Amino acid sequence: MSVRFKNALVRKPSKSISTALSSLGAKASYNNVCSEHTVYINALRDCGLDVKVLNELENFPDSVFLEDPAIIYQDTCILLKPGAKSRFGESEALEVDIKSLFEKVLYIKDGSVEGGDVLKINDHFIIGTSDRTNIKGANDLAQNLRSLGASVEISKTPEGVLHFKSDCSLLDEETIFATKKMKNTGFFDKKFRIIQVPDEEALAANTLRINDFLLIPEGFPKSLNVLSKNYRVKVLKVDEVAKVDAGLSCMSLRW
Ligand code: CIR
Repeated sequence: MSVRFKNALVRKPSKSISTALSSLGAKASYNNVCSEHTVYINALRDCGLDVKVLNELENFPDSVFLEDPAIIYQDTCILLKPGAKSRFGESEALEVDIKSLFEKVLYIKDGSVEGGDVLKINDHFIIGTSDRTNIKGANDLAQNLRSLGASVEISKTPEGVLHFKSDCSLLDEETIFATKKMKNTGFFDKKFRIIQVPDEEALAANTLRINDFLLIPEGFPKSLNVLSKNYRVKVLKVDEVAKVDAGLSCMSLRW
């Protein structure tokens, strides 16, 4: 079940968040990120999750975005290989905590792959190659997932988009919320019901479905209007993390 979770793992923001990667050349304020992060943790708890909070890592400005160095499938955690230089080493830094939570841990040996490029739908995974996820990394992850019994497709994250899930998210097991750019790739045609992210609200694409709730970013009235018709929506402010290209799914691992 892709939308049912019991647990989440998050990492506290580090003061070095002010030097996090940003395609906008923007700086995030540590205090504002902390406020958004606290509200986010409370929202995950309100959705019924048991949330474990890891300590901050000052050496890794982007390490609060815990979705990228690992993915979880069934009882296994796969430690990934971030593709951005300043994020090399984040998986290794996570290993001890992951080993205390999961008996089965697998590793990517070849290429680079970030969790933001991996969309999970039940036992099926879509991996988008991007500037962060290369074909070697995607193939290595696909092989690991297939060895666990999952099916995998390798797709392409649209040009100019950081991660596959920056431009789409799973609303329920049949429905994807996708930007026009993502929809136009034709990738989801015939396989899923697609709700298109309203024009001028592309940043609303990264929603997070958890149990009976759908977390959506604040500031996107048309998306709120569309989504609240069918989902129990919780609106969260993520303006500060958006300055460094992040959103709701990026800040946790869920299982
Ligand atoms: C980065 O560029 O790696 C971070 N500033 C943002 C990561 C966002 N993660 C995600 O979409 N999964």
